[in-house]
Amino acid sequence: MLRTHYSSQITPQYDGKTVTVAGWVAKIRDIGKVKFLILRDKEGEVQIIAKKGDILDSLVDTITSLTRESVVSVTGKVIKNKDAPGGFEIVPEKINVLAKAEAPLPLETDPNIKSELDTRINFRYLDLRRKEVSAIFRIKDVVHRSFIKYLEAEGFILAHVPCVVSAATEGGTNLFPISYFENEAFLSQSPQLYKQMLMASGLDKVLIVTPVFRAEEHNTTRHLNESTQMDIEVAFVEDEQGALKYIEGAVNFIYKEVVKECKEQLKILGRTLDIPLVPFKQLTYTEALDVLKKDGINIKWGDDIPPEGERALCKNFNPLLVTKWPTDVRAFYSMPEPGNEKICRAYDLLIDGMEISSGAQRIHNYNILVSEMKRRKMNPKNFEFYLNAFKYGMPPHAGWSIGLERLTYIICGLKNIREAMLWPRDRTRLTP
Ligand code: AMO
Repeated sequence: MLRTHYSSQITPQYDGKTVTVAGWVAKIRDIGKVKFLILRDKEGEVQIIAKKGDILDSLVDTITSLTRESVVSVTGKVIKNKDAPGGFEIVPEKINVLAKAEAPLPLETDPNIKSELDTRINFRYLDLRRKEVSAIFRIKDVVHRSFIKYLEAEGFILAHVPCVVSAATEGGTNLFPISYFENEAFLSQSPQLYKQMLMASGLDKVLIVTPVFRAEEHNTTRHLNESTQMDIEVAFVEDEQGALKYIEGAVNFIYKEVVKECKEQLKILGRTLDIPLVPFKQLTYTEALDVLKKDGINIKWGDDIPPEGERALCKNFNPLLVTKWPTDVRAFYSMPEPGNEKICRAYDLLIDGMEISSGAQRIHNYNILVSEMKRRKMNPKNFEFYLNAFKYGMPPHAGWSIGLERLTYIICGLKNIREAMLWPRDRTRLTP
């Protein structure tokens, strides 16, 4: 057997027992007659002690010949030692070198040595051997799982929809075209049209987690060209509040789960999380502009709120839901406010100065939807498959989407969203 125990499963009470641990050579310390091999596995580190004379010379030689980050499996006896990390060490009886690592390493795995993000991504598998990096992806995993867990408990069904599509949803300029047999197709920017069509199916509440692709040219610390969206759509809502209650619940639950499940990872990242309490503060777009004005940030009514505005708003209220946006800055499917069509029932969720999610109640009337598309110079013919769903019984509905990497970036307190993606895609990066 290559492994009987992970490092975290062994305690000083194992004194005298034989175990087999396996992992990477994190460090070799040589102090004359004694050699220490620090072995790292998924759970932490364990110290192997090799004293000349106490163990076979061949084992000492094997340890001496090991390069850092080589993969080994070590069988030996656990010895209680209060001076060793974890209160024990292992005296080896057998060392199996499973894969020798080349030296020098292209990326330092020592946590005290900082490397450029670009080099880190080039050698992500080495980068992930550092606990402050793997902590991010363990937290991301809990964010993703708890999103699903919360919504499933609320009666949502997990749905899967295509990523190869024929039409734009969030505006036509940032689509990646692909060749699809004899036709042109695109990589999906959002599962929007499909989740809306599902509202005409009787499923009522769906959730989707999917990669999305946006050919945005700007190179920022908050945008990726491929990211993961966590979406919901819910039918039979009276207004946008029918979907907002789920965003409050989901975000509150995700934070609670991360605090509960990722204590160690949060500690490694030096993060203390404040769990956002329900209900979240809501301001209309117009009220938000007034708050910003008092802070000396003037935004013309009808313009989008820039990142500096989002940061300033969160200094006043965190988290914050900004509702009732000007119709013209939101997507075509957003429901205009009856009687005041300059405003629509769209919203954004801001946390720690960043847009985490956006959504809206949707137009569910076929004729209004077609005329809204025409007003925006969109060709309804390109959306026939979608529009048809509004002809045969489409209930009122609303939904939203949380950017998984955005939320991970905020929860982990990262400097760049690329750190929340294993292999990010940006303007200049297509490999690895
Ligand atoms: P929107 O375009 O606002 O809305 O996207 C929803 C959320 O996805 C995240 N996000 C991104 N994350 C990283 N890089 C990007 N380039 C990027 N673009 C978006 C953000 C954002 O809040 N169909 C609508 C949602 C809906 O109405 O249900 C949509 O896609 O966190």
